[in-house]
Amino acid sequence: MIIAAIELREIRLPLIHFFETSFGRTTERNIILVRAIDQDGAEGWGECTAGEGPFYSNEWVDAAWPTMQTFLAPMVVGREVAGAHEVWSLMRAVRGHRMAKAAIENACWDLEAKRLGVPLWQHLGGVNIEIACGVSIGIQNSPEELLAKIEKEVAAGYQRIKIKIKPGWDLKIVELVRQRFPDIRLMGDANSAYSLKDIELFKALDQFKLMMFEQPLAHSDIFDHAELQRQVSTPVCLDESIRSPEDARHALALGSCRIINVKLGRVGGHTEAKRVEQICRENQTPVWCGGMLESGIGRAHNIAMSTLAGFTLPGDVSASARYWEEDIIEPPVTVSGGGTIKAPDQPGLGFKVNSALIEQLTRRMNKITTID
Ligand code: OSB
Ligand code: MG
Repeated sequence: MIIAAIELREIRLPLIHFFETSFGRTTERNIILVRAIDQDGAEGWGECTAGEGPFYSNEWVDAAWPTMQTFLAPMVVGREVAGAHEVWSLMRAVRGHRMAKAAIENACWDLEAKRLGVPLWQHLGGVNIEIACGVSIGIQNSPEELLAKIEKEVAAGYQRIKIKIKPGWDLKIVELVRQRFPDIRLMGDANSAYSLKDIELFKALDQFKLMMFEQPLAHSDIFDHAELQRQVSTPVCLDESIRSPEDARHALALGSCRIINVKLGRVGGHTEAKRVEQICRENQTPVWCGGMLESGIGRAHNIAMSTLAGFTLPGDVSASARYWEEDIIEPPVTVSGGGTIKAPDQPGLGFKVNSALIEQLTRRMNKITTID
């Protein structure tokens, strides 16, 4: 296939409820969408998971946009590829910027699957038609609000609850949640809010039988996490620290974690995500799909990735209605009473993109095509 054009769009999408982590509060998303168009006019969609500021990672919207426009898109446009798996190497001259690369590559994966007339999840080699879902619940204004939110999501059927923790919202909150919900599958995500000086806190948290501590220490660390993992019984799960298949291999060799959260954008797209999944599977290390408050397009990509064999734990992929008044795909993502999402049977992402709504939400647009 020949990638004839890449169209970038930035949309604004207000969240139904703010989402707060140890690094800050988000009330509205700015999202870059990518549309890849081939020589026959077929299209595929991708979503850049960079945030509104460089806080989760060093990538963010206003850095990703010119990186894609000036460097990444021109490396891909006009090129003939045997498949989407070749797109990653076309962009190899650019270091980092994995979320920006992923958005472009993933659009090509959707495009290729549509050209072949097969669902993307099948094209990726997925095996699990139904994926297990959990929810990520941010820091709330009060403990009571957190308990009410957990109550609601447990009743909706979600298979595990993740709460965000930070200094001042940790031990007491976990204790409170455990008192109220003694048997749920529960975990805590610190988004790098702690250091090894806080080791006593994590030892104290062991008693609450959390499924895992997600990214407790520095965002790029795999050394201190190994020390922490030696000293606690709860599995450590790495999110921010795993940016590539090599990072995954190194972290597993060092014993820095027992679980990995795979985020499609953070690791650079489906090709790299499949490598991470494979490394973890070969090392008997479970993975699950993380979320970045994606719109329907990123969400649909997450569903496809989650069908790969190594994704054996419930992910952070949940219903569109938890985030958006109206999602940009049709139908929106819905979750069964058992806390699962069924992989779609339509070609590509398997959802219809609501172009009229996207048009309405667009703040800027740029189309990169071959100069002829
Ligand atoms: O650390 O997993 C994280 C959202 C934004 C940035 C980082 C994280 C998250 C989430 C939300 O936990 C997951 C979701 O519901 O999309
Ligand atoms: Mg996380």
